[in-house]
Amino acid sequence: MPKTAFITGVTGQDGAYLAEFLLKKGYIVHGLKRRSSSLNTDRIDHLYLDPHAKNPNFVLHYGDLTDSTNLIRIIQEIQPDEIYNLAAMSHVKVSFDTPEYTANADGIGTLRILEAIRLLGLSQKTRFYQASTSELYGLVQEVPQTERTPFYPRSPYAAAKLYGYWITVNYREAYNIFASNGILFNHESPIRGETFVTRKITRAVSKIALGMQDTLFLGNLSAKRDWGHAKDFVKAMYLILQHDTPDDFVIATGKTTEVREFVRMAFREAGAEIEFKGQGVEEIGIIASSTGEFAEKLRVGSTVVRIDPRYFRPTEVDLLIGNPQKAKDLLGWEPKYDLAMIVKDMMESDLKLMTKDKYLKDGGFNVHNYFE
Ligand code: NAP
Ligand code: F7E
Repeated sequence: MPKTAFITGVTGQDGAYLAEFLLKKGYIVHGLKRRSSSLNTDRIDHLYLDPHAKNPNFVLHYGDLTDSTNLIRIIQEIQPDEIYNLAAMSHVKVSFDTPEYTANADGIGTLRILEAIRLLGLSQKTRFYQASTSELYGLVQEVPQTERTPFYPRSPYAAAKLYGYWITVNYREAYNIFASNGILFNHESPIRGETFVTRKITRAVSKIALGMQDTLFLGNLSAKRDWGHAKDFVKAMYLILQHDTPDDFVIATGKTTEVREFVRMAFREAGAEIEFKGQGVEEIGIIASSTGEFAEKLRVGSTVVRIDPRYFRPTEVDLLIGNPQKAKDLLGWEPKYDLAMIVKDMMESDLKLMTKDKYLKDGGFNVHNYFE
């Protein structure tokens, strides 16, 4: 019998990669999708089958993490072997604007699923994965961060995820549910949401290289993140649920890089070297040299990066770097992508995306197989 998985957040970056990964392993995959006024299934369109097809292996259900009745009904219907709770209001800056909703979806939403497992008598059948986050470490108490590092959340998002983390541990201890946390550090890809800093940078640099935009406005360039590739990270989610015992794991690359350096790396992919000058909100990024295909648009001396304080956060997380040793030892997990490969992957994809004709000729995301 094939295993059945239920993925919340299936239309998001990780949901799309995980769905494809599990389908390739022979799973029947059910995904939770929010109703929206326009189509938002770009990332999973290549997996979707006509609902009239016989025995489809990929099925979407309308639903929302804020609606327990709907979660209970879907879980009862599917009787999943594994649930991956990836749905969340996942933008740290936006969580300061929508704190109550963030707590409801990211915090209580986790509880709703765990309660559904318990109430439906699935405690011994269904394994549960919670998308926990390096944001829990916030104002870091130790460098690098491990599973034992104390948490210090610095945003409504992180505070909501803190509840999600602990309620997962509690249901494991109280009801013997196979419930595990993956404490994932930042992970990126060509299908990363457009307002997270890496994708914002690769999209803007592509547009600047093609003469479609002049300036990239950013917030705190000095923040440091441990960036991995989403493809590597969804494999870790799967391995966490295949382990003999439920447990909590840090998933990270063990390297950290400044936002400023990510900008340099992205421009380098387009053939330009960037020099940063000035301090604080006056800091600017100037093209110091350029060669190759885009040199004409990437004019030496032009200012292509500026600071806009609107992107600063009321409380910032300055530095994150994880130690993934436990995942390596117990799960045999190691990332294949380093940051240079990630930047290359994202820049290639965004340059293609911005030259729409070529992109559409290649079929857009619809023919994309992430794991080929
Ligand atoms: P993402 O691209 O923002 O995707 C979030 C998904 O959650 C989308 O499918 C979204 O639906 C859905 N969603 C949001 N609110 C919902 C609600 N109330 N009910 C049902 N679905 C809802 O996020 P991601 O980068 O794939 O991250 C996946 C998970 O890992 C999230 O929980 C995130 O907080 C966590 N995480 C991410 C990272 C990272 O670096 N990517 C690191 C650690 C943890 P729509 O498509 O309709 O918006
Ligand atoms: O910011 C700085 C910003 O929004 C990274 C989510 O997936 O990872 C993500 O959260 C850094 C921050 O990701 C801009 O201040 C500078 O220091 O890409 P981000 P995040 O906040 O780290 C964690 C692990 C999650 O769990 C979350 O769900 O970059 N930064 N200038 C900027 N950030 C953005 N978004 N935009 C800027 O213009």
